[in-house]
Amino acid sequence: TSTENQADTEAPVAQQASVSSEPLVTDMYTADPSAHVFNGKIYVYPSHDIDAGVPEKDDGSHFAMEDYHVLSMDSVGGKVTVHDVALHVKDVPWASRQMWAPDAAYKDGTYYFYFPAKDKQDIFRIGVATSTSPTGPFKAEPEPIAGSYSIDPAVFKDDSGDYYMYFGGIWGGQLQRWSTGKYNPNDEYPADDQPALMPKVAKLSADMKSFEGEVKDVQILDKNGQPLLAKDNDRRFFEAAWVHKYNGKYYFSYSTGDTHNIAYATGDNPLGPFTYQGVILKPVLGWTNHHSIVEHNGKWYLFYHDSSLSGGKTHLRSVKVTELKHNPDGSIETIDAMVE
Ligand code: FUB
Repeated sequence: TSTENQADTEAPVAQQASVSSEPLVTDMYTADPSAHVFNGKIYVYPSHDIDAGVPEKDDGSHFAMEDYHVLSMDSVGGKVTVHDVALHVKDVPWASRQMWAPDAAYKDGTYYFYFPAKDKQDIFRIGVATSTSPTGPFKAEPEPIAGSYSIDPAVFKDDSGDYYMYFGGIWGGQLQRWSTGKYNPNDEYPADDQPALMPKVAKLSADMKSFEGEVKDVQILDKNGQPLLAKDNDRRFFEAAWVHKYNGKYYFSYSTGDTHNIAYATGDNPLGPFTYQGVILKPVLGWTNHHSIVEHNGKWYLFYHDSSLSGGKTHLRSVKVTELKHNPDGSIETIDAMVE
């Protein structure tokens, strides 16, 4: 009957709206969610946003986070547990401030927590800390990962058992200071008609605490095989790298920063190159857009954040989740979280 048809078409929409509209946590601010499934449960590794009273600046100093808390849930839509402090900046010997977007990985009985922070010279580096529990507390290594720089580490485990770290972010994330491979205190961006700055990838060593081999550029190409250009603000990489694998293809997704999209590119190799495909998530409330993609119980989910709980304060964000759909041709359905 027509009523049944109506129920069939409306039910999934209603479900999606109720999942995506609510922050997962309302008694603290959380952002930059990196979601993983460990032992059948979902663990989310977010930033912990605070209002440190630092004025808003282009270099992102108002994102003055000091610690991390892990979130866990049995399934999407289930009860969310906020765990005790997983790692605090005061317990990281090399770090000074700004504990930005983290990630985590599991190998052989140990959970590895990866996080960017400014060192004592105010240079962003990436650190690693370990625990026997997915929720921490994590013990930080005394030094950042050798050869690491910039922000937003994302660790992907391939079916082969190899782990790769993707990282980098321009502007406040300082990637533009590393074009020679050495730190340059001045910002240097490519000219508009030159290839955009590329995110970085390094294979992790067996110990999960160092890079095996050199750090490489992640090439993001247009449909003609040409690198995206610096002036292509709608499509070029800014920050927030993430990789997932679907039907044998590697999906590299990221934020376009000043144009506020989560975009994606696909390829046949975890090291790239990746070909630009489109937008996964349109701009959300607040300047930043940052996400992760994970499969759980046969469904794919997009974890993301927005600033709705704080009434639009860009550095006070909340983690949310919604379902993500791959189309039969492998493309991803664009999500507009502002429309609920
Ligand atoms: O949370 C601080 C920074 O904002 C992250 O590292 C970026 O990806 C952006 O979300």
